[in-house]
Amino acid sequence: MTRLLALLFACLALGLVAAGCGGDDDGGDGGSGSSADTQEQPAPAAEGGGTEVSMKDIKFNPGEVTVKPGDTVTWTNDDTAGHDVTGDNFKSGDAGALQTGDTFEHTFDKAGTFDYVCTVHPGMKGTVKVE
Ligand SMILES: [Cu+2]
Repeated sequence: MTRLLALLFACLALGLVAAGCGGDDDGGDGGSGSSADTQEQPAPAAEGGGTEVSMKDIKFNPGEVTVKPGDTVTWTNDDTAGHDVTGDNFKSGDAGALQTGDTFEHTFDKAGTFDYVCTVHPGMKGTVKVE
Protein backbone atom coordinates (compact mmCIF):
# COMPACT_ATOMS: atom_id res chain seq x y z
CA MET A 1 0.00 0.00 0.00
CA THR A 2 2.74 2.48 0.83
CA ARG A 3 4.22 2.11 -2.66
CA LEU A 4 0.86 2.89 -4.24
CA LEU A 5 0.44 5.94 -2.03
CA ALA A 6 3.94 7.10 -2.95
CA LEU A 7 3.16 6.70 -6.65
CA LEU A 8 -0.07 8.62 -6.19
CA PHE A 9 1.75 11.51 -4.50
CA ALA A 10 4.41 11.45 -7.20
CA CYS A 11 1.80 11.62 -9.92
CA LEU A 12 -0.03 14.46 -8.15
CA ALA A 13 3.22 16.37 -7.72
CA LEU A 14 4.16 15.95 -11.40
CA GLY A 15 0.67 16.99 -12.42
CA LEU A 16 0.85 20.18 -10.36
CA VAL A 17 4.25 21.11 -11.81
CA ALA A 18 3.03 20.47 -15.36
CA ALA A 19 -0.12 22.52 -14.76
CA GLY A 20 1.98 25.34 -13.31
CA CYS A 21 4.31 25.39 -16.29
CA GLY A 22 1.37 25.45 -18.67
CA GLY A 23 -0.15 28.41 -16.91
CA ASP A 24 3.11 30.35 -17.06
CA ASP A 25 3.42 29.79 -20.80
CA ASP A 26 -0.06 31.12 -21.44
CA GLY A 27 0.61 34.21 -19.38
CA GLY A 28 3.87 34.90 -21.19
CA ASP A 29 2.28 34.73 -24.62
CA GLY A 30 -0.49 37.10 -23.61
CA GLY A 31 1.95 39.61 -22.18
CA SER A 32 4.19 39.79 -25.23
CA GLY A 33 1.21 40.20 -27.52
CA SER A 34 -0.26 43.15 -25.63
CA SER A 35 3.08 44.97 -25.33
CA ALA A 36 3.50 44.83 -29.12
CA ASP A 37 0.04 46.31 -29.57
CA THR A 38 0.77 49.30 -27.32
CA GLN A 39 3.90 50.35 -29.24
CA GLU A 40 3.16 53.63 -31.02
CA GLN A 41 5.36 55.15 -33.67
CA PRO A 42 5.81 58.93 -33.42
CA ALA A 43 4.32 60.84 -36.31
CA PRO A 44 6.98 62.18 -38.70
CA ALA A 45 7.58 65.90 -38.16
CA ALA A 46 7.05 66.83 -41.79
CA GLU A 47 6.04 70.46 -42.03
CA GLY A 48 6.67 70.96 -45.73
CA GLY A 49 9.47 73.47 -45.19
CA GLY A 50 7.11 76.16 -43.91
CA THR A 51 7.17 77.87 -40.55
CA GLU A 52 4.16 79.70 -39.20
CA VAL A 53 4.05 82.62 -36.80
CA SER A 54 0.75 83.81 -35.42
CA MET A 55 -0.05 87.35 -34.34
CA LYS A 56 -2.34 87.17 -31.35
CA ASP A 57 -2.91 89.31 -28.27
CA ILE A 58 -0.39 91.87 -29.56
CA LYS A 59 2.39 89.25 -29.64
CA PHE A 60 4.22 87.20 -32.20
CA ASN A 61 3.73 83.53 -31.33
CA PRO A 62 6.19 81.92 -31.22
CA GLY A 63 8.33 84.97 -30.65
CA GLU A 64 11.41 83.16 -31.95
CA VAL A 65 11.56 80.61 -34.72
CA THR A 66 14.54 78.76 -36.18
CA VAL A 67 14.53 77.87 -39.86
CA LYS A 68 16.98 76.67 -42.50
CA PRO A 69 18.27 78.81 -45.36
CA GLY A 70 15.66 78.84 -48.10
CA ASP A 71 12.75 78.28 -45.71
CA THR A 72 9.69 80.50 -45.83
CA VAL A 73 8.12 82.01 -42.73
CA THR A 74 4.43 82.86 -42.90
CA TRP A 75 2.93 85.36 -40.46
CA THR A 76 -0.81 85.27 -39.95
CA ASN A 77 -2.78 87.94 -38.12
CA ASP A 78 -5.06 86.02 -35.77
CA ASP A 79 -5.71 89.15 -33.72
CA THR A 80 -8.48 91.72 -33.86
CA ALA A 81 -5.90 94.50 -34.07
CA GLY A 82 -3.87 95.33 -37.17
CA HIS A 83 -0.17 94.37 -37.10
CA ASP A 84 2.81 94.57 -39.39
CA VAL A 85 6.10 92.71 -39.72
CA THR A 86 9.08 95.02 -40.09
CA GLY A 87 12.64 93.75 -40.23
CA ASP A 88 15.83 95.16 -41.70
CA ASN A 89 15.36 93.48 -45.08
CA PHE A 90 11.76 92.36 -45.03
CA LYS A 91 8.52 94.08 -44.17
CA SER A 92 4.81 93.72 -44.65
CA GLY A 93 4.14 97.37 -44.03
CA ASP A 94 4.14 98.69 -47.60
CA ALA A 95 0.45 97.95 -47.99
CA GLY A 96 -0.42 98.95 -44.44
CA ALA A 97 -0.94 96.79 -41.40
CA LEU A 98 -2.10 93.22 -41.77
CA GLN A 99 -5.74 92.89 -40.80
CA THR A 100 -7.40 89.86 -39.22
CA GLY A 101 -6.77 86.82 -41.40
CA ASP A 102 -4.11 88.53 -43.54
CA THR A 103 -0.80 86.76 -44.09
CA PHE A 104 2.73 87.83 -44.98
CA GLU A 105 5.45 85.53 -46.26
CA HIS A 106 9.18 85.97 -46.44
CA THR A 107 11.81 83.48 -47.56
CA PHE A 108 15.09 83.63 -45.66
CA ASP A 109 17.96 82.73 -47.97
CA LYS A 110 20.90 83.70 -45.79
CA ALA A 111 21.93 82.44 -42.38
CA GLY A 112 21.74 84.88 -39.54
CA THR A 113 19.56 86.25 -36.78
CA PHE A 114 16.82 88.58 -37.96
CA ASP A 115 14.93 90.66 -35.44
CA TYR A 116 11.69 92.32 -36.43
CA VAL A 117 9.00 94.43 -34.83
CA CYS A 118 5.44 95.50 -35.32
CA THR A 119 5.64 99.26 -35.82
CA VAL A 120 2.03 99.63 -34.67
CA HIS A 121 2.82 98.25 -31.23
CA PRO A 122 6.16 99.17 -29.64
CA GLY A 123 7.41 96.13 -27.73
CA MET A 124 5.78 93.63 -30.09
CA LYS A 125 8.95 91.93 -31.32
CA GLY A 126 10.05 88.67 -32.85
CA THR A 127 13.17 86.91 -34.09
CA VAL A 128 13.88 84.58 -36.98
CA LYS A 129 17.07 82.53 -36.68
CA VAL A 130 18.33 81.07 -39.93
CA GLU A 131 20.99 78.37 -39.51
CU1 LIG B 1 1.11 94.92 -33.69
